[in-house]
Amino acid sequence: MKTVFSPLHSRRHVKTELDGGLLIEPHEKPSRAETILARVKDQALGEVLEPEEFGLEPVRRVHTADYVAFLETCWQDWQAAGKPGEAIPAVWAGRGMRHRLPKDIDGRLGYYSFAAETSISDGTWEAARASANVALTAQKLVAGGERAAFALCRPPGHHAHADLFGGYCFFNNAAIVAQAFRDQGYGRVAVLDVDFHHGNGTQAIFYQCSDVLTLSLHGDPDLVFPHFLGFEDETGEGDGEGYNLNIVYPPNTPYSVWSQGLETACERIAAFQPDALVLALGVDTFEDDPISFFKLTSSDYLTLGERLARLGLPTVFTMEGGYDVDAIGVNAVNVMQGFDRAA
Ligand code: OKP
Ligand code: MG
Ligand code: ZN
Repeated sequence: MKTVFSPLHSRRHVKTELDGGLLIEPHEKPSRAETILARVKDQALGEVLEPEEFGLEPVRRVHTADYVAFLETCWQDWQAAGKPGEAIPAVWAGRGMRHRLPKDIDGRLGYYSFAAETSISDGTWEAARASANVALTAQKLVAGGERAAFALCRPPGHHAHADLFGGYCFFNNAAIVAQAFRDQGYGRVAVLDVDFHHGNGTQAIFYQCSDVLTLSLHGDPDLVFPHFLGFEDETGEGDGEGYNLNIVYPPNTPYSVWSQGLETACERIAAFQPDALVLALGVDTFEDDPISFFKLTSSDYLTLGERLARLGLPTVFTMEGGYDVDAIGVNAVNVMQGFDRAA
């Protein structure tokens, strides 16, 4: 399987993540992508390509123009306002307040975000752009006839809504890929999210849509991030009713249990008969992940890859989470190797 990777991911190098009342070194750090790339090369998974430049048009098919423009100048606007540290949202329109875009940068940061752990500094825009180009290059490979491709995206994307950043995500790479397939004439596309966290952005972007089926397996949002979306009674609305599936799990869920939901999701995908699959791949389901609570082992990722291959679909993998950096390379590449083995 070919991998698409951009060294520009390292332009996102924030020093802070608000966690437990402290500004810690971010979990979503550059070594994550470098470790996965090293494993791809070490295992000779396949060719590694740099992304092409697709411009902002395919990004704006999923994200609003005003949100994209905000991200482009956010860091400059923050600095121009004389702020000494990294840009961190700290105020939101709570219940009863107005969802109106203010002029001030503090107000704008709150308007375009849903969480405060995701700081912005110089290079975040360039890295997020490169990450979307990585995803779109993988999509182009698959549209051109490759059975599958691995978009080694960083920053990740699945939490980003049409006009909201948060959860380490800015552009929703998986949604951008799904929309690109649709725009190129693929009639139905499925997006399966196996990251430990709910793919809230992907769900929201396609919630009223019957031609993109969204599915996510994740930790119960009653207990973990993103807290306010991802429950099992969210099934889609309007035309999209019946085209969103959430499967939630409690702490300490092992593969033997998790894989039952995977089976349910795969059966739903098969019934949908999509023309392509986008696999939002987080490996924060790993037993030693520092911020998550599932119990998958490294060999489980091989089994997962094999099961996904048996869907028999053209598949784009977009890298999402995974924060045990020592294991992230083995775990992510195991999915690809399991897939290649069974494809
Ligand atoms: C991004 B992705 C940890 C709180 C977690 C943010 C989690 C973002 C996960 N103390 N807050 O889905 O892997
Ligand atoms: Mg998920
Ligand atoms: Zn995650």
